[in-house]
Amino acid sequence: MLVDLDYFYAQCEERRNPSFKDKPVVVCVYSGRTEDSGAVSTANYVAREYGVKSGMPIFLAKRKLKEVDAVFLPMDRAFYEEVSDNIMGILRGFADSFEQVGIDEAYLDVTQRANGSFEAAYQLAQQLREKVKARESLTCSVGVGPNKLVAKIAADFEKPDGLTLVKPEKAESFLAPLPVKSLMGVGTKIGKRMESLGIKTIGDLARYDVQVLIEVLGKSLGAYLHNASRGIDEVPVQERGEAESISRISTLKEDTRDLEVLLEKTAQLCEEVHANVVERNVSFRSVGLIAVLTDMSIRSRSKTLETPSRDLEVLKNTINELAGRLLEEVELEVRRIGVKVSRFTQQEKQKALTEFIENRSR
Ligand code: DCP
Ligand code: CA
Ligand code: CA
Repeated sequence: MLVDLDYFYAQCEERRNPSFKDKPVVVCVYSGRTEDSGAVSTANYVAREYGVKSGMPIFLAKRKLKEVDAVFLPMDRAFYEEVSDNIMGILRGFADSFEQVGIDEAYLDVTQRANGSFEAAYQLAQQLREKVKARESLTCSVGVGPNKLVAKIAADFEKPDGLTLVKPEKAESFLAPLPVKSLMGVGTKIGKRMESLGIKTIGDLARYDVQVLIEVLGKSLGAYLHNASRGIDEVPVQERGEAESISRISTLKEDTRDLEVLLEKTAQLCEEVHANVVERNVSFRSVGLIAVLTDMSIRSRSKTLETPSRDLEVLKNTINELAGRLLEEVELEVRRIGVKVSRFTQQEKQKALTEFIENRSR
């Protein structure tokens, strides 16, 4: 199944301030240039009725909501991440394997615990929705299907607060009437190209000659879309973010064994690594110190934290400890020094807004 939280940032704001509930709520990314410059991040469904959408300029949203008592708020990403982390924790408990995608979305493979039964999976989805509602007072939309592709489209089918089950034998007929743009990988450009071939719906695509499709779109995309249009998708639900690291290394002004000099450098490197950790929204369980000595040999020391962290102080303290140990254990001077964090326990979440808008396939 695919679980997607409804009008996520705006719903977080409604939860924090229940008096917003019946008003249009617009969450904005202010660029700071002029008072209203910037873009709409998202809006609740009341605001959407007035035509307000993600990515729209703020001044345009204000114009559309001129006559009503609407709420415009700046984005508070840290708060939404906290809510997201709590909810993802709940969702994880419902899955055999779990894959978070973005801040408000996750795939859950429930094949085993549902014993392969779509009815049982549907019941699980219902329980999951109730639990998220009871614990975190938020609604979500869930799609249950034979694979990720179908589950994702099913989740979008009835929004907000929806639950849609598409059994394998119904996948193709479920997809057929939907616009090709509902498929991942079909953006404006490819959408236009398909339209020129007379392909408007997924059903049109399914009927289209696969050889011609491959000629026009290339082998991999053509074949992928041909399969997708028939609801075929074999990509497994997979945890992400493990087996990765973030590191910074730097050459010292001169070779040294002076702990204070080393720590001054590592403090700076820690800050850079930490900024990257925050940006990528991961927590690390392992902290490493790397030193290149005067003879160009490389030494490293690492430590596993008891609990995952994303805290700058924890990072600095651990590095200080490792640096002290390293100096005791080697005799040569240090030429280059580096800081590394790894064993991430959270997924890479949504990218920065701008990047997100550009890459958004839907
Ligand atoms: N987001 C953003 N800019 C965009 C699109 C989305 O900042 N152009 C942010 C705000 C959203 C969150 O990402 O709350 C999740 O995006 P969704 O596409 O899932 O949209 P919503 O959750 O807001 O609405 P929906 O109810 O349609 O899922
Ligand atoms: Ca959402
Ligand atoms: Ca989403």
